[in-house]
Amino acid sequence: MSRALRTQVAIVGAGPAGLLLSHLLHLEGIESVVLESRSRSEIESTIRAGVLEQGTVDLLVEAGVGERMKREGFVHRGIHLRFGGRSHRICFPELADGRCITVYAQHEVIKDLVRARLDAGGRILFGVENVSLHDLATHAPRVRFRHDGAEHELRGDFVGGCDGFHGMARLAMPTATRRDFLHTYPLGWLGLLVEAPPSTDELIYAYHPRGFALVSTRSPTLQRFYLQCDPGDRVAQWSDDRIWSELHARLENTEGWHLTEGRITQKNVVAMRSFVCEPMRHGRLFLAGDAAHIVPPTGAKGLNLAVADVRVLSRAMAEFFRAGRTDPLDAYSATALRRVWRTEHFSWWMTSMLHHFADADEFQQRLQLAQLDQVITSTAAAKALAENYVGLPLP
Ligand code: FAS
Ligand code: PHB
Repeated sequence: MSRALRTQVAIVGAGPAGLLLSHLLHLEGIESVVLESRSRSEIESTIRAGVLEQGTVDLLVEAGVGERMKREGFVHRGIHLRFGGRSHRICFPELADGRCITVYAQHEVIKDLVRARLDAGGRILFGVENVSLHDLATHAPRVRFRHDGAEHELRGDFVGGCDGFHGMARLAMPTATRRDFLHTYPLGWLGLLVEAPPSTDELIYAYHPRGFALVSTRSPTLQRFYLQCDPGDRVAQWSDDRIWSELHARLENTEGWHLTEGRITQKNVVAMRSFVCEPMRHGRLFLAGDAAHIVPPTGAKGLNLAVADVRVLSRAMAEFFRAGRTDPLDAYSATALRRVWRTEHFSWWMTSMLHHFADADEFQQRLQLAQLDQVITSTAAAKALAENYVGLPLP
């Protein structure tokens, strides 16, 4: 016999989307329960994004979960584009009205949100299994799941589908009611964690005929590097020696800059794809974050787009519970998708400009260099990159 639970918003997934949605709803006096299939230590130690847009930073501070980020995060006022052995700085405050980015790891954001939810008496059930959604087209949707060896049923007014790209929420939407847009790149990224001091005070995005490279950071002692690789590559194919020789080659420069090596503590290969599901709603189910859209990480947008979604969704749900209004909820999908497609475009553009495509002929490679040249010589082009990179103001 399943145990019945009741709440206002049932949220599936304790990633940035699910946890921030639960927290923002709490600030509006709205109850929620978060169901997460993994354990707390797993979600708090998964290495993913690292760049927070200005709007994400402001929202986390406004929501009272930004204190540690302010203390331990790094404000970056620009990035470097490197190609042809030269670096070119894109200065954010100048080009994007004083707005900047903050480098603060996604799993640290997760820790802060879990702490805030639990301190406020919020309910997060870790280790749930067999989650399924029911009656989404009624005013009383139900979520069935298994937890601690027992079957449970959670009833709510709404369901937040925040379970990521590989989750089940999107698949609960009848295929006839949704359209999936998928673009797969013939590229992969080898993500690296390295115990070393920083080699740069701002991120370096390098275009090189041998492939893309990115120099990012996590702390004064831990650095994050990425190398373009084949999407099918296995970590075993990337020895430390091969990694260092590729990094030095692709980051070659005539400016006397040198990448400091260290102990590589983690390697992982991620595929590159762009994906959008339209609409982001089915009845009382609302999708947010990677459950509805994926961007290639070149624009550093994944986490930030999830934050933008739940900002709109939490406000729309608050209008429903406070004033019985349904129009903000009815507008959620269109509002979120407008920003999603803008961000898909920016992430596709950065990916197309900065990676080496095996099937690109010399004409196409020249076009990439011309695009890079335009960005470093045209204020308008540099401004477009800077504005998108620091993030479009949150709706
Ligand atoms: P998430 O995937 O973060 O969270 C979904 C949660 O739902 C997970 O905790 C999962 O365990 C849970 N879940 C799944 N199925 C469930 C079920 N059936 N029941 C209950 N819970 C379930 N972005 C960058 O900008 N830079 C990067 O370097 C970067 N690296 C990435 C590396 C990887 C491998 C991936 C997958 C993404 C990366 N991203 C990166 C993008 C990333 O930041 C995402 O955009 C961000 O995590 C999206 O957050 P959520 O939508 O909350 O989804
Ligand atoms: C990261 O620090 O993990 C990072 C930074 C910039 C990107 C992607 C990832 O574009």
